[in-house]
Amino acid sequence: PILTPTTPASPDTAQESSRTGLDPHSVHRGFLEHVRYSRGKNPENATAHDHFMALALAVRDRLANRWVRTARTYYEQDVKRAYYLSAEYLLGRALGNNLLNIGMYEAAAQAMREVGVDLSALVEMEPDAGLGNGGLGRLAACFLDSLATLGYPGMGYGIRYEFGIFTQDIVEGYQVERADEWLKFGNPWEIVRPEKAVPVRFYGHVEHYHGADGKPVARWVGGKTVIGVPYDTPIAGYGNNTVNTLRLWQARASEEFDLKLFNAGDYERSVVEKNDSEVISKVLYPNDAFQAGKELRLKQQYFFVACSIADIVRRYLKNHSDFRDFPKKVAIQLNDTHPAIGVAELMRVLVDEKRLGWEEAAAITQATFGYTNHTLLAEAMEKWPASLFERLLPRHLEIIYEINQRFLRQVQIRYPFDTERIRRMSLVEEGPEKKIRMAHLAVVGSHSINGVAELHTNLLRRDVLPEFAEMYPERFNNKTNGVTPRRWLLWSNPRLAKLITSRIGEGWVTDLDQLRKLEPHADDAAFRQAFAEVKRQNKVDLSRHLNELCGVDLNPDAIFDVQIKRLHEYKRQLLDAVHIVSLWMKARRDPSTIIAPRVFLFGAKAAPGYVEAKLIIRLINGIAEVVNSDAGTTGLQVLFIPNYRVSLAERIIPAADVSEQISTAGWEASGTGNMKFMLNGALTLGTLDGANVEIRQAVGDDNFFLFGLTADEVIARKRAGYRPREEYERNVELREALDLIGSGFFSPEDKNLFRPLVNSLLEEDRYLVLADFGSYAAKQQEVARAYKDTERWTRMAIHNVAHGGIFSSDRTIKQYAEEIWRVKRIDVKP
Ligand code: GPQ
Repeated sequence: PILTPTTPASPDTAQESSRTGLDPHSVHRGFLEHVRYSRGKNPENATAHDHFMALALAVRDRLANRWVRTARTYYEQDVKRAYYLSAEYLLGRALGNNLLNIGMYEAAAQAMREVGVDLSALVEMEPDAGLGNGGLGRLAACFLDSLATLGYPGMGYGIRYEFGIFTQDIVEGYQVERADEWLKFGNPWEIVRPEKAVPVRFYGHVEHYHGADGKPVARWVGGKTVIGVPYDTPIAGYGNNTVNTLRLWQARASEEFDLKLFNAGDYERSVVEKNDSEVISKVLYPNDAFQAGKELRLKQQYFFVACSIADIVRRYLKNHSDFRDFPKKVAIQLNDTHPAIGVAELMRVLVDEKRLGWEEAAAITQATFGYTNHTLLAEAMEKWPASLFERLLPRHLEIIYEINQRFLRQVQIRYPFDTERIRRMSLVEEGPEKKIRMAHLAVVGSHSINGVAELHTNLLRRDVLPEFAEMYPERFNNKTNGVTPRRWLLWSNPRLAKLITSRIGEGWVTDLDQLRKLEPHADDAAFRQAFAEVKRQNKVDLSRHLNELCGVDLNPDAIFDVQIKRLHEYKRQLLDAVHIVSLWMKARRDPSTIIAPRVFLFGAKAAPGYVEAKLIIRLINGIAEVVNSDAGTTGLQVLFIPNYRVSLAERIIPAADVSEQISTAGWEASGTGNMKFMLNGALTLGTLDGANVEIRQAVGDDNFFLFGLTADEVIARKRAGYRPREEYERNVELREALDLIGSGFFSPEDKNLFRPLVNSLLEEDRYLVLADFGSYAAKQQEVARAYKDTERWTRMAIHNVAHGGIFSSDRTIKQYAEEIWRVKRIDVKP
């Protein structure tokens, strides 16, 4: 686009144009100023990227006043703050969201039109901030939005990974990973604060002696020091003046290079230490709900937690002289066990550095921390070898042993002579290799332990931490996840948002329960038609985008059946895939078996080391190639969309008819994609797992396609000796689909490629794909029949939207704030 280098048209409103005004005139001027003074360009030679940066900086300018005012308000009122510690933040893009939240989207669009720039094209220039793997990281991002929107004094702490979740290419059907260079062209949102850098120690040893007061003192000395440098990102609330902070730590070497080596001419060795230090914040570990047990990962965890706690303590001490009120001013939430070392770190700071007695420090620590568990998967439970701890964090190991000794003494008093219980509850797992159980540390160090959906919390109490739930029942509670309606409805689905607002006003944006007011409109044929038209338009838009992206031509009249989430066996993309094969085989024999044409969409990244998951991606692509070749006769299409990420989800979800939430019951802690689909008028095809249970409760049995074993039935089936081969023998359609996959039909270049997948299904089938296949296939038939009845389908979809209110992360955050953190909403004055 050509930038018209005119001076902005004078403001047509009475409002005076100001340096950071939200009117088009001011935005126009701010943009041009940034083109010149921040980008150093003439309007004529500014690139599209310059335009993006200039507009983003103009928006940041407009956040700045609110940002400093928010900080000042919190400080002056000495409010209690909630600190969210998370190794992951899956933020996605910020430009559109910020424009919308501070109410300047229209002004920016007009200002851009005046200079001949298309705002929606600028939005597309921004790389996703992909500092997370999946649900856990995206939940943290939704929580930040809700904290700011509700006006809570909340702050996020994490790591400024130089490389976020990898970029996924699909090459000949296989996933190929590339580095995510999200910072390559600069990040307009962040502000670095080198003056607030924090030193962090690693390795070294502990000295014990007696202080002047005769009390024992421990001193952690020696080792190596790394510097944590904070980068702050503003988090704007919707429709208020609150701008909170996400503070991400980058690792910097404490010494640029070793002068002695440098002077001796050994340049290479002189920078080794620098590289060793700075690698800490280099890259996000790409495993979702899986612990790889790498030393660098433990370094990352301690690095950001130590920086954050030092920062929190520094802020507290600005206006307090002792620690008595610490829990009255500070709540720290642990996003899973990734930051659980914080329990030992706060103890170390209070006992070793601030010289508090153990008991007092322990009481403060426990009153400060809350712990959220996000998974029941055994392979995700973090356990670190004690030997690694001893080398890397010797003082923390001592502290953990001391916590454990005192804790186990309590257990012993409560349950005398129960040595088995003590063994199970210990923070230390004995065995060939001693290991520290981070979940137990988090539980013992916190006053609150929560799961993320009703079912998950119950299973956590019953199966994962039963002895802890028995000993401390009052600490366990549920906080069902939620999603922010700003990003996941208002921003991503403007057509639906507009239609909703036209009927019930705009109050739903910050009070999502108001969606209930849509219920009567389901009886209005005109509304149903408008609603269906929105969905159809969204499908056309998505088809157009996917055509540009992948060169496919999708049928927007087909059912858009979508499964987008990380690739994991428990999520059962394989169940979806095997069913597609069986549908296709039937359709080939008799096209009349296809009740309604259907487009199956997948999007998923597999952890780079997860062989089975990568093979499943290859299989889906193999199936797509075959099925798409005769889509004309079967009406079936399959597409694996490469590089699934937040910004793609924003396009896909509004266009979905069917939301596949088909994990083996008892495995998905909550799920949050399920909530986004529901809010966008897709119907859920799902098992009774995670928050699906609550979604079904909310919409009612008639508006949810349920299939599969329950969590208890899954356990019973396994206990009774599950034999998947019997399912295979029993079900002809299943058998022929598995046989076709196993035969190499979808991998002509290597006939045996998918044998391991098929064999594993026939021999073990850990996730009961075969056991649930029959009921899944039957339910899919019902879905197709229901879709044919357009009026009824649309009613069901409206019903889903109308009952989606409780899945707002605003509801979730209010519950955390009131029941765990005890923090209050603060009005930030304009
Ligand atoms: N989850 Cl432990 C992740 O995305 N990554 C993780 O490392 C762990 C959990 C997910 C979980 O699988 C989903 O069911 C939840 O909805 C999500 O966390 C947020 O709670």
